[in-house]
Amino acid sequence: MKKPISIIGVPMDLGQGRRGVDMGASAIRYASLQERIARLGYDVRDLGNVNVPTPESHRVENKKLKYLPEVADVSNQVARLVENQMKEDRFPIILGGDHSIAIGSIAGATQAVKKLGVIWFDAHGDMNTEETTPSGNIHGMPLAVSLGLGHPDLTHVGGFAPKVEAKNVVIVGARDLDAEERNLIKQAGVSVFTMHEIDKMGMSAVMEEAICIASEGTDGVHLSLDLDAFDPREAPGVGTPVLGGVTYREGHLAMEMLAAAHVLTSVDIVEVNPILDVENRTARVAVDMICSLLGQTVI
Ligand code: B3U
Ligand code: MN
Ligand code: MN
Repeated sequence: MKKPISIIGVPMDLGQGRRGVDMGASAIRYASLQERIARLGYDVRDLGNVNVPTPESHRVENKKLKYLPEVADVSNQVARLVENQMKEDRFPIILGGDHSIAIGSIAGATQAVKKLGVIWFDAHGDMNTEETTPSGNIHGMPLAVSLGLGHPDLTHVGGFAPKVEAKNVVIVGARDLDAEERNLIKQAGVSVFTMHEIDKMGMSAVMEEAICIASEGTDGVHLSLDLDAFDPREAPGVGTPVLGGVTYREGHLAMEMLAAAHVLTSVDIVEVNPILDVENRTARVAVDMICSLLGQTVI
């Protein structure tokens, strides 16, 4: 049975320094997300956008946690929405915005699914804290936050921490980790498949293991899809592109394997920045990946 789908937009750019990523949700909608999903035979509803303040109307109070109160407030809103949709047995697709929105999506998802695993598709680890961050940008912290590491206003979104256990968390596509972030990943015990492992083992073997890690002993899996996991030649519209990324073909295979595993219960799509993009290519990649994830096949 195909679960009905709810699209939720979070036009957030407070978690990083480049304007334009707040328009990511619009760019993905412009790339016909809803129509493409409907064509696959799903009941799909777009709930519109969560209210997100603009950076120009707020001041940075803490340089190590930029826009902390605003990000925490939006995260609580996102968490409530996601939890409600999932409790109505709907599958939420949350459109960013920068990756800080995953704090709210994961908080909401864990309230609906007792024990959640996470697959973090990203060039980065997003495992920084106030102590380790080189930038003060909260989009470099959401995975740490979900594991209970970081400022309590972020770790306790939804009223409890941690949201997930490291043994059910896996990063895929990493190739740009900060030195201290690397230590934190190792200490926490999060599994990582870097581009090295993808090249060496192949995406198929990597995803087989990643799916096992995220689904073993859990009741659902959240996929957090950062478009900078892809190679910038194929997905140029991201704020922090890193060469040597996942190809379009590898991405499709990964999504198809996730579809076949029937483990996903929620997904977010983040870091699409149409201002930095070429003819909305990155949003179109995002929509193609979502369709594969939802079971679109060639024949
Ligand atoms: N690790 C760096 C850079 C970064 C993280 N996520 C993105 N960029 N997209 C940081 O600022 O935490
Ligand atoms: Mn990220
Ligand atoms: Mn990233």
